[in-house]
Amino acid sequence: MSGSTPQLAGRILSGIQPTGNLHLGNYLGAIRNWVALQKSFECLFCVVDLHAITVWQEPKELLRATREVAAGMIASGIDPVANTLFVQSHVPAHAELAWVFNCVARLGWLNRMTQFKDKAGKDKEKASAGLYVYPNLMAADILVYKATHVPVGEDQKQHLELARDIAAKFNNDYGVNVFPLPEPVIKGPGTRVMSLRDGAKKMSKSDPSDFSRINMTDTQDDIAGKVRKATTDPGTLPDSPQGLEGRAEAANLLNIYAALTDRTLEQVIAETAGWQFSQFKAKLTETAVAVLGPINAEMQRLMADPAEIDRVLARGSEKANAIAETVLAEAYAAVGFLPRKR
Ligand code: AQP
Repeated sequence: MSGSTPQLAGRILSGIQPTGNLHLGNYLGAIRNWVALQKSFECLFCVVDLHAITVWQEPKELLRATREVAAGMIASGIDPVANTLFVQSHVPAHAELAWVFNCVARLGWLNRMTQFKDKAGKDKEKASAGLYVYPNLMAADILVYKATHVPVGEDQKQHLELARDIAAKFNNDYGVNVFPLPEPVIKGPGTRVMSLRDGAKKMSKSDPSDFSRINMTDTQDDIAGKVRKATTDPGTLPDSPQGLEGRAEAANLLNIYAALTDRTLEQVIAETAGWQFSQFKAKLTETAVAVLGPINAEMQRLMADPAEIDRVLARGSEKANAIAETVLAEAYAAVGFLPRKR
């Protein structure tokens, strides 16, 4: 056997905002997939603190959450040595390239972004300018590493399209081929985890009700209490996926159970058909505790030594800066900026 490194399928960039407690949706919808992707791609994972402040964050809480997100990724199985794990604000090239992209992207493009409309709500005048240009920063996050692939959920597809448009326009305007057009990596089924209180809303860090989500740091008792209180309906569990029509909460709990046990919805329906919710909730609790318990314990261990987390992140940002500065210099040269003396 030769000791040569296996051929990787491309370079991935992905991130999580340190906007509160990591939850089961972040785990099942993002982190768990990244753990799998690190085997076949060169991966850069970042804690996107610049994105987080597009809506108000308490400074102390932002600092805590930044380390906690890093700890959550490592505890879930992301290898910070084989991959590059870092904090976005530690790599200035993200913000610098984003400025160039603010000048490449058209207002008309940004006006079509549905996430801005959703997040800004009715009173757009009061939304930050950062929230509006958030997709340009996301394009910079990806393109400053010439990432070839980006794992995206439904909610981020439109932003990835915009990143591709920006890359194409930049290359075209300046007559260069600096940026590749990044491809989406579509996640498997069951990856959209909904609120435990309302099956029509996604599970979210910023939901004011802690009972709407299972946090990755929840204790066994917290998880049991939240699952027990999760909204359901008066029926029993169905014997086919059709039996979930109009039953968003039941569908969500079954999807969570399927994702946690790495099975399809059909397979878990075959197991649970005819069960009362009380019986199913006990099973779901047991399963969630078995999956999240060890991750939580590892997160606590890591969080007890914040200096070590900071060291890991510092090593990550060194690796990230080395790539990003080179790509930024290439982009700046294309634009016609006078080269910086080093
Ligand atoms: N409910 C979810 N189901 C599946 N995937 C989810 N993700 C988030 N919520 C769910 C995925 O987690 C990754 C990181 O998301 P993020 O922190 O960058 O922002 P978000 O999507 O806006 O997550 P939240 O929890 O809803 O944060 P807030 O409340 O701050 O807006 C992404 O890959 C996302 O798809």
